[in-house]
Amino acid sequence: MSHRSTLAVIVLVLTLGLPSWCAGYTTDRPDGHAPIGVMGDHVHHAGEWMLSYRFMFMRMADNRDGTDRLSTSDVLADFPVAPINMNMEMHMLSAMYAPTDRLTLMAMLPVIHLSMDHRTRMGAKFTTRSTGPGDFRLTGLYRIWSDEIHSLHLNAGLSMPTGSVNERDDTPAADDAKLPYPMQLGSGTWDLLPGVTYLGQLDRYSWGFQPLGTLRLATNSEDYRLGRRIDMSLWGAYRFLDWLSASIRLNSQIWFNLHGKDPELNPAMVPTADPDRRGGRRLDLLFGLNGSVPSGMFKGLRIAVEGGLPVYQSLDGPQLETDYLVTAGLQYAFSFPSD
Ligand SMILES: [Cu+2]
Repeated sequence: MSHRSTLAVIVLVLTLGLPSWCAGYTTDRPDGHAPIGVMGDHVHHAGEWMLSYRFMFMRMADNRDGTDRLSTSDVLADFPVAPINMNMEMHMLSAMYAPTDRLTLMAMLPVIHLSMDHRTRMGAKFTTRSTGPGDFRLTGLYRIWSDEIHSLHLNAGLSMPTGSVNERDDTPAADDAKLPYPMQLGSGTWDLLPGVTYLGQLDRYSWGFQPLGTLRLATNSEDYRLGRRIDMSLWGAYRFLDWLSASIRLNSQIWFNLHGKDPELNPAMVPTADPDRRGGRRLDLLFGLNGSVPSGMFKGLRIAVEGGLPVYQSLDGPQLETDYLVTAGLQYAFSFPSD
């Protein structure tokens, strides 16, 4: 058989096989992607690219120890400086590419802006800020199983220490002082991000479950290592229009205290500088909307938003508690025409 007829047979077999393949689990519907706050939730078809931009905002205010709220004067009874609130803004750029139907590669770069307000025992108020790139992440998403309704893939991520762990700003105590742990932009270490994602869908409903871990591989240049993290998301979505779906999600997070300590930080000064007051656990309830352009020139374009608040949080405090968080994003999937 010539090359040409071999090729014709392969094309014929693939074409006949295609309808059953296409009837399987599909990302080609608004809830074919998880709520926008979930990362690495879907895989792509071979040759497909996706670019995305997310904006995330998290507001933290007031201190908590365990599940009890503390007043600022409670904190100031034990520390000369108390954090009052913190805003985290993050611009997350990401690109996905699928070399095969089983494997999708994903790269993510966050750009972070943090600001924290404080009060001192003397009654003064001051704000510290840090801005810059966070840790660059590369993740391989490997589909191990899918059928008409279900899909399962592994998440194998690596986080690189591109975010600064030497952010400084002026405080009443010193000019250009080293900022405490939560004001740093990265972990300072290479981290492994293992996980698994299960997805299911019926005509109008879909759901998913994704546990993810963060394991730090070493001690960073400032003599500490951030604690491990365990994140778990469980969500359901209802597609009420061809191009629009609504979602509800529970996200549980557990994060541990630091190992080691930055010698430039004094844990007796402010609770954010104490490596043993960093751990905690939280359960967030989030609501979202996913929209996707079903056809025409902008097919492949998606817009989504998700927001929510903790329904439970217990912190090794005093530590600032989370009030609410919002994520909005744009995603665009495309493939280059093959020749
Ligand atoms: Cu994608």
